[in-house]
Amino acid sequence: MAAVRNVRGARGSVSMASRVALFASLAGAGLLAACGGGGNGETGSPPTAPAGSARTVSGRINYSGTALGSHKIVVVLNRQGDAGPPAYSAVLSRPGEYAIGDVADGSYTVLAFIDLGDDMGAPQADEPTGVYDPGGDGTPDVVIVRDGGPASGIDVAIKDPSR
Ligand SMILES: [Ca+2]
Repeated sequence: MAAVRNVRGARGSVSMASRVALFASLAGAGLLAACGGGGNGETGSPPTAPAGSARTVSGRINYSGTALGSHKIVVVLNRQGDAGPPAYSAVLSRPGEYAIGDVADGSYTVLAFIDLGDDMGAPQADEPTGVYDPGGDGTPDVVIVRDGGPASGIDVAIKDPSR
């Protein structure tokens, strides 16, 4: 189960509500698929898909530092070679699983950061960041969505800036 670990005080109520809404929509999509007789139906793909579904990039955001507080974690998919704004993004209140659905075919790098400025802008130097880099060589690895295939296990470890 995707346990909701922390419910501390009213400050988190708005974000919890949006999380609950997201989970509800995900559950609803799964329920519809189950009721439809199962299988990989070629029709009626939902706009938001559970992890592992077609056109979904998913994984886990890890962060063990202390900077999060009531700030948000922003996960962005940047289309490779595209200097424009992120192609897709998701916002989390806590480290944990994420899933970004309805992703167009393409090659992406994945960045996650803690939005200390609460401005949803590009990450600043003082904001803890991380990229999808399973090899750990410091260069973001490319995530490819092709023929609508899912990309799962796209985990990102957010680290505090080195001092
Ligand atoms: Ca790398």
